[in-house]
Amino acid sequence: MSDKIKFIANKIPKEQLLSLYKNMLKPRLIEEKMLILLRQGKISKWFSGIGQEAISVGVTAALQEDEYILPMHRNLGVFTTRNIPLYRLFSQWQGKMNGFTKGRDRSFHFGSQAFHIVGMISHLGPQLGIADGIALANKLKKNKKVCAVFTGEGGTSEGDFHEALNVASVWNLPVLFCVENNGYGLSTPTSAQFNCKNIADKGMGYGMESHIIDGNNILEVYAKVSKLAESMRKKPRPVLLEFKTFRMRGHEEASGTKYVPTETLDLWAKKDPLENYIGFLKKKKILTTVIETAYKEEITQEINDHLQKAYDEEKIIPNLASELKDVFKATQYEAIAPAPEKKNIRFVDAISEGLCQSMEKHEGLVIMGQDVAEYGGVFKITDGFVEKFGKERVRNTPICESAIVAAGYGLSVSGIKSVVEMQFADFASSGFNPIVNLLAKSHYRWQQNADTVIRMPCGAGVGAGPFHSQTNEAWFTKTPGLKVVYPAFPQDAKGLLIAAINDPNPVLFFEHKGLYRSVYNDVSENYFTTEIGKAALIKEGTQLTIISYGAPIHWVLEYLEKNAAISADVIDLRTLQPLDTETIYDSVKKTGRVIIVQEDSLFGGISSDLSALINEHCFEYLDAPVKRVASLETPIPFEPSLEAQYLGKKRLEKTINELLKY
Ligand SMILES: Cc1ncc(C[n+]2csc(CCOP(=O)(O)OP(=O)(O)O)c2C)c(N)n1
Repeated sequence: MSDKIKFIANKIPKEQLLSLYKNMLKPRLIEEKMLILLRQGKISKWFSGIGQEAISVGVTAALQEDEYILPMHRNLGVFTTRNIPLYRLFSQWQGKMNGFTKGRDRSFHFGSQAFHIVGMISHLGPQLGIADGIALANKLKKNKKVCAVFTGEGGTSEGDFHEALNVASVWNLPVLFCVENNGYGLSTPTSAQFNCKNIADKGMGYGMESHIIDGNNILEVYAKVSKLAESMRKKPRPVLLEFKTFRMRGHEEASGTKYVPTETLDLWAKKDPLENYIGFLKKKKILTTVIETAYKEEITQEINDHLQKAYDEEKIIPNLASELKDVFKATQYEAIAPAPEKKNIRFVDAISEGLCQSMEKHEGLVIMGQDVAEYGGVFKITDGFVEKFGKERVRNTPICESAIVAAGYGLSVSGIKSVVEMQFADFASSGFNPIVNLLAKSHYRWQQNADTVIRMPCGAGVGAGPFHSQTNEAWFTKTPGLKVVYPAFPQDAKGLLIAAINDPNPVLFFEHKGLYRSVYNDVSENYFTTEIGKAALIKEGTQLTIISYGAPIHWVLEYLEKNAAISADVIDLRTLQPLDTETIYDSVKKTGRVIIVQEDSLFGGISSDLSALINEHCFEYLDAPVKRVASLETPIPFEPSLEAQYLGKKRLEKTINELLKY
């Protein structure tokens, strides 16, 4: 490797050459200050981007101000080149209110709509799929904008990298995938991270244009990215960029660089992007000592003033109400009454109708899922939608659950609602990370809502075995920030789906596929809503309360029909998060006996929490212990007699009798 950087200014005007210098100087001076504060114990953690500034600055300078950038932990230069007031950054790092996360998340884990920046989550990879969503929004809006997303070479080993590039390529999305290959991912050298010469070589595998850029050469970064961005605005397409650079300091300051050979560090020190550029500008007589000194003084003054402002800001005073409130975006529920005109239709038709009417209502709403377009989805719920709404809005996806969920989030960053269909709820495990870490935590972290509904065809009783029959709502009900809806009847399914799509927060919408074609009822033909978070008392009695949701509601009704002597309140929860505890407690206080029936296996299911809540809130009213009916602690077998043994249905009668006799 040569230690020389060849700067070619071409037609870049002098002012721009100086501005690039100033933009690189600023993060360098901030970092030098941060390192002092770190030694003084005034900040806790710092990821250094020293030696990599040319990439952040060059890319940001090449993009238009309203084009989204999705930076990582070493991209301070993105934030400073977008001219975020420094005190806000300092307050962010000190966990103060003037920061971007109200003290809730650290370092660079934040975004800002005002500055068109979407920050990372710790898991690195999901960032790449968000860029797909933003680029898709740009394409749908035909606004001729590109977006740029960063990752380190370590992050390229994550499945998210593969998924995001694949989706961007198949959909031809205008994303600049910027890989900063800085030699190490924590202590892991590139040779142990991937086994090909260049990361750019991977572009070919995705059918994607790719380039290698000297990441320490600000003019090469700026000129190449400017040219590419210009061309991508005219002809939307993804481009993979590999920036060769080096991480000059430890992974984070405390961890050091012992494992990096000294010669390598020495060699790269000679390639310092700022020092070399200063040399070039001075040789060209563009940068004089007077200008250099003036810039340094100006930035140093700015840093000191803004640091003072951040120090002067009072510490956060915990406010319980706002902590709880900010988990979700506040929303005014719009009640639209179901019309008396009704049709007797199946569960599956009600969902299809709710989805179709929502597509008509929300012009921008996008549906994404495997085989949802011409094929109509494996359950035919979106049959005919492509003809009605077009392929832009009804999108077949590659088998990339993680990238698609993240893309849904990217769409909501750009103000577009989406419905993501999991082909089977079981496969949500392949998109689990963005659901529970990205969508769920976003509003609490930086007040960005995730306006996505994830449809979850779930459930057993169909002889489909361990990977097509799970009812995995408990994976999500315990994650703050997600709403979880689980209807049992067609009318509810339609009204709740419409309400879920109207809700600006992430909603997991469980549809029991055993009910799809077996359960009918009269469903209002109009576009109407059913409120999320409200249970339904569907049968009234005196001896006991039976609480359930989804398919087991029908087991319970069937049982009570055959055993007319039993007088029970039956509560269909309909929504599992937030829970309607009022309806539950009112009934339990009346009957004094309660059974909770769930399809999921027993341990850690929602029935356990319900049981605890009832014990805590209704203890004095109980005449018997709270009982739970659930599935065995095994995966779900496919063979019908084994499946029947697995499900709690057979144990319902025995448990009811035990409870009534108690
Ligand atoms: C999913 C996940 N695994 C592991 C980590 C721990 N971790 C944080 S950063 C990092 C190294 C990242 O390397 P790279 O992507 O090359 O970026 P760099 O730090 O070199 O800029 C690791 C292993 C993490 N944050 N997320």
